[in-house]
Amino acid sequence: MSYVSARGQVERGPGQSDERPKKRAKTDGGNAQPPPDAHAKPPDYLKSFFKRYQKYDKYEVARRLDLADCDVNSKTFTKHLVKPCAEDRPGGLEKAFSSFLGEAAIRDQNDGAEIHSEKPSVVYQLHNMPGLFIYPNLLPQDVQFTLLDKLLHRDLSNPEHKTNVHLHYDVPYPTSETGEPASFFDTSATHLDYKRKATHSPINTQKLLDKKLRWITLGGQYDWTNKVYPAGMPPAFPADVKTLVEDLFPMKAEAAIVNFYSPGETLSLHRDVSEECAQPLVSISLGCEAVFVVALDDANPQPGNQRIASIKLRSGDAVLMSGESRYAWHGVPKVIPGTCPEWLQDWPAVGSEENKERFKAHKGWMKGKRINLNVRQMFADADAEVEATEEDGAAVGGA
Ligand SMILES: O=C(O)CCC(=O)C(=O)O
Repeated sequence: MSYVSARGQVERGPGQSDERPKKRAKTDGGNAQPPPDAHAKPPDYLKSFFKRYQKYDKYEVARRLDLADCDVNSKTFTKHLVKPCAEDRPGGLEKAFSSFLGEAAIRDQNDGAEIHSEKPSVVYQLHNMPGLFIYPNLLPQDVQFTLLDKLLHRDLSNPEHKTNVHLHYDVPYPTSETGEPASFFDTSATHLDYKRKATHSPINTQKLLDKKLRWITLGGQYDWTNKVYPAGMPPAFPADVKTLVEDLFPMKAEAAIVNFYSPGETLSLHRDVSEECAQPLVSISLGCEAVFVVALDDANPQPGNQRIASIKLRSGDAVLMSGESRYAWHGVPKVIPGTCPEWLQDWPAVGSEENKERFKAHKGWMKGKRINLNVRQMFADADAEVEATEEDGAAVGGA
């Protein structure tokens, strides 16, 4: 997997631990073909499709895309081939969300009124992509706020969770007046001294948050150079985020990448095949809208037979990749500027008066960002493999 920054640099991350994990995941129960090569390059037809969405003159196309466009040859970009597939599971979502929110304030940035959870209207499946499920508007606003708080105030401030910035800088960590860990969005982080390695330009916290930060790894610390997870016990996956993901989806949250995008930044086509297992992968989007391209098939398929789609992802949407689609090529060619929902734009200076004051220097930071929480299961289940079936995809949903 590679990240291409706005400047065209490919940035990769380090491995961390040195103890052996307890067990590796099963790949396929021993019956099917070996897992795809993590170093393989995407086919040309797919690269061209990806580029269509990258190009500025096609930007209007990305804006018009509603949910999914599955026709590689289409000049008209019609929305088609998506079908609702979920069964309702009453109470399941509300319970998962309230347990995640716990004591966290349910807030409205304007008047402090309670923000109610909205049920997702439907779960979609693309007809020719078995195992790929799209959950538009899955996370309610209060869950999105709280998830951002946890990932960016707490988890970014945990030195065990490495970032792309660690590759080129010694990253200092902010503390409060009492010596407790603080947030990188706190004023105590303003004057941190980032010692750079080799020829990299100097940075400060503002530059880190606005431009440099492209990913954080949670739990299993993926080694981007060798495309493997290090053979050691990884840091614990944040428990509350793990519970939320596992309450909603049929998988175990063991490793995650938190991706940061500004409009203009992309994630090149790749397959997430280093987990060595057939467990689902979950991707949750926050902030600006993006176009997500996904495709099955390695070789050049016959015209009309391509299994390829571009999907518009908005704040609060989730995608589950399971079964055959777990090994799909995918990437993000376009983050659409000006599309962060209004209610989210002022994060982190939202919610209580205390929060607004504390984070006022970064008010509006989210307006120009898209954040993607990409969660994987690294190891096979002890008792039984989680089957990636159509029913699993419908583990959450609304009628
Ligand atoms: O940002 C996204 O929607 C996708 C991220 C992704 O594909 C990855 O982290 O492997």
